[in-house]
Amino acid sequence: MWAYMYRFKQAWRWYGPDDPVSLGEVKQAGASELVHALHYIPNGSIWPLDEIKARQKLIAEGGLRWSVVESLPVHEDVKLRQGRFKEYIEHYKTSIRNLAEAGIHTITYNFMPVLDWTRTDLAFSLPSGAKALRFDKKAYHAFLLFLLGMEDRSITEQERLDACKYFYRLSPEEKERLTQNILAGLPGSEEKWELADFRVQLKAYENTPAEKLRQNLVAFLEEVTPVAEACGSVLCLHPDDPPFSLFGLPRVVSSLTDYRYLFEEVPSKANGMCFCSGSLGARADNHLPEILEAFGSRIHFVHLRSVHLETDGSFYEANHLEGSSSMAQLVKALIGLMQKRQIALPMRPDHGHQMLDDLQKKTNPGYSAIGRLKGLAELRGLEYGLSSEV
Ligand code: DNO
Repeated sequence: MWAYMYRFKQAWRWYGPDDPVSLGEVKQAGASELVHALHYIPNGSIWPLDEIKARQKLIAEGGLRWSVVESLPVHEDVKLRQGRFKEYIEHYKTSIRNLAEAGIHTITYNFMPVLDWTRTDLAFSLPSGAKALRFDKKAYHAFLLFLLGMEDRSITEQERLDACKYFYRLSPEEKERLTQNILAGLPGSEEKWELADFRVQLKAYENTPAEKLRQNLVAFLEEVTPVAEACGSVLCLHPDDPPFSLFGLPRVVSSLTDYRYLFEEVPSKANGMCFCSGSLGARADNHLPEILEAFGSRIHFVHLRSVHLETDGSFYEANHLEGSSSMAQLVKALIGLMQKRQIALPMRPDHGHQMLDDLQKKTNPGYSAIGRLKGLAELRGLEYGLSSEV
């Protein structure tokens, strides 16, 4: 028996007909809502209504509902406010309207320059034998200093030494894999880069410090939120992953202070947040319950995942109920938030380990079938247990 009325709408990210996880398998995992995007449409182009509807039909035939978009990508020109940014913003507005016409009102996006989420190791072995995603600080430094050939004055002597030792032990194949892991684009990433193009992209941001990027984000929101509001839609800004600067690129969606600024500058109801515990949790000074408490009314979509933080800034993706912050505390707060707002929030288990049959199959890094199924089952159980507490 459920003691509380409003509970998570269990969601699952699906990449489309080529996803190794079928819609039938998603149903078996117990999810009812699909988180999806038209990944084949180039960044900056309009999502036509008929294409949205065709995909919606395919999903409905599989017995699921496409209720959240992740992501409607923001073109680099918009982040830099250069080139064809005005045209791309108009396209963005049209896509919001088209999605609303198809009945899809929750739209996730990010404002990370050049790279979306970044990891250095996609098959980090856990003591159990399962594999996880990991961001290793010395591997990142080694890539930056010795493969990209970039300087970063904030790297300490000790860190440089560690990176050096690490790098000289790598085989040519391991160096190539490290480059691919960082640049080839993880699932859902909006771009993939070759080393040479990546250098060009980094250069484009040389004159865009964080303050400028923040203003560009505000300017973007000032244009698109009225459209979303008129359509009864919400835009959910995903935090930077990891929530600190990489490659000298500016990051402006990493902390409570960052979000607070954006909500104050653009108070529109459509200016919302995707609460991603794994991304925000990769920084020791981000206190997740405090962020939840501060922006409860702005949260329209939830990603639940735990990270295990290490002292040097490295982290790996832990089991969903383990890691460095308390998932029980978070789920409890989210249950409270849903009752208070009288809504059911879509929640997806963010990432999963590669385990059991996943290890034998082709899986999208982080988006395995069994690992995510386990994550969802554990989170569902946690919610059930906490909701029945009263
Ligand atoms: C990674 C995801 C991100 C997220 C985008 C949102 O697993 O959480 O790629 O979808 O940053 O725009």
